[in-house]
Amino acid sequence: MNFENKVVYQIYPKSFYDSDNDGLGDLQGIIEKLDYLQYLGVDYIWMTPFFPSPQRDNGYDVADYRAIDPRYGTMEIFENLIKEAKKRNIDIMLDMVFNHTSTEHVWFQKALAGEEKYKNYYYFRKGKQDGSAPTNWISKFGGNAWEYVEAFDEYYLHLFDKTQADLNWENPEVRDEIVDILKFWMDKGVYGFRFDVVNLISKPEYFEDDEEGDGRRFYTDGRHVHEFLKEINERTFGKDERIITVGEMSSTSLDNCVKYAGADSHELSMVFQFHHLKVDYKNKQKWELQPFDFMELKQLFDTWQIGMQEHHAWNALFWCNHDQPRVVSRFGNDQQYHVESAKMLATAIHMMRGTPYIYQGEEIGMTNAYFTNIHEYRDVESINYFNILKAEGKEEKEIYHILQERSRDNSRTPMQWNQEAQAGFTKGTPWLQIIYNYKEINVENQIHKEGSILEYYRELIRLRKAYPIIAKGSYEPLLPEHTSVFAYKRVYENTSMIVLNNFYDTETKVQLSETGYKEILSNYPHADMEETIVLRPYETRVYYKEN
Ligand code: TEU
Repeated sequence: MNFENKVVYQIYPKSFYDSDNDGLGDLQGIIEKLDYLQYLGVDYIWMTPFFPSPQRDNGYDVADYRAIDPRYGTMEIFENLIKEAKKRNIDIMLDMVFNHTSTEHVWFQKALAGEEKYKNYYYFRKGKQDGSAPTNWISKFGGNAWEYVEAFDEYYLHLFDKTQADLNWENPEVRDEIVDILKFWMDKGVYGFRFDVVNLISKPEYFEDDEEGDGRRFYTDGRHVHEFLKEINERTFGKDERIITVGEMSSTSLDNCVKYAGADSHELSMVFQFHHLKVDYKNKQKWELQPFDFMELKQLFDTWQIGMQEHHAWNALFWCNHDQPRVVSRFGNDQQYHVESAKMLATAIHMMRGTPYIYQGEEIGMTNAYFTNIHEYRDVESINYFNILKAEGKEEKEIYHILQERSRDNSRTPMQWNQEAQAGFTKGTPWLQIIYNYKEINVENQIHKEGSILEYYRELIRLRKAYPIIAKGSYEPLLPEHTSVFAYKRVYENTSMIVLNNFYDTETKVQLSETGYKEILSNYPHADMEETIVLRPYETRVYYKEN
């Protein structure tokens, strides 16, 4: 594996930097910020989709896989972005949405026109005898997962929005189209691919009601998913070891992820799984809140780290992305211990075994948006669930509290570059409101500033390159019973590392029977390793020794 010590920076182009002041971030804006990303020290830039799209799901509804949406720029600008990034030793990772297309894609339009070839690119099925949908499956964005087409007296499947029709991967012509699309971008010098909800691409042969749930058990990690991934690996990116791939796995299992990202699986380089980001879901329901379950969080980290390492499989390590609330607000303390908790959370992830992903703004401790009015929201899922929760009779005050905690718009507010109007993101009107705290939390306030969150992230990246143990070391849990500290040990050849993370705003003690370590990183003034260590609120410490 040639990617163990690499770090990926995720950009949501719509919110990163607006070079032409139309209120939307764009590709030229990313070019203009490449020096910043080089300073940070990242190796890859993952950009969420910027292909032509009606933007119903902010680009995850793709209408043309081989072009650039004019909102974001041109193919010439994209090719320049690749070239300029390469000059800075940064490679580009594209986000490929192959579970579904936009219903405005020409394939779906031809299907609607009755062309059988293209109807077979999707899942069109007759309804039940009573005329209702083929199954009771529920879309991830609420409502039934089937949409009726009167002209055919049939329904088509959409696991997400009704404008996102699921592709039929059982059809070899669909797989051929996907192979061609991947080759098109590989030929342009793209050296990374993120595959959106790729563990949903294999559907059952027969569609039936789910009497126990929302239908996901029928299509998640489906019967042919590994076969399909092996096929596209072998026909495209598997031919070039410089290309890294990551699969977004929705509601998956460790057994499957060991296969998806096994060193010898010839499927993907690594996986995103989300179990650690559901420990604050009451009854495992995203839109029901509960305080996060710290012991479950630790247990999940330990299980996945050990499980994947035992099978030489590779994790993507992350807290944040464009679908998740900001981690410093979610699991940290964005008020009294904003800096300390942001640094602690970063350390907890970056010192583990896997490839860390930094989501834009995470490196400066950007917080949730705390919007107070539904008109401030833009995300289709958030707006749908505002209406669903209202229909369920919830008070608006409670609904706004839930949205403030859960909405995907929390992570989609524009990047906060400086204290100027609109945080330096645009000179126009931003598509989504800038967060109120941008004058305090922005790049300019932190870059080159000792002790800032930004400089701390730079140090985490530097350590990953300087200490092979971080990329190559084994992982073993420490203090599994401790109720406020997440600790683990790394070992590699004659070196070892101990990482301690106090997840709470109270001081706590830990006993370690280890000696001879020196502290190489902390979010508090340095302290030696004594037998009894007192960790201050949200204190993190990284100890290292060469035996
Ligand atoms: O996300 C799929 C996914 O599992 C999460 O989006 C989650 O289900 C959703 O946020 C509801 O909680 C991927 C993309 O990351 C997301 O932005 C897209 O909306 C989705 O797929 C459909 O393409």
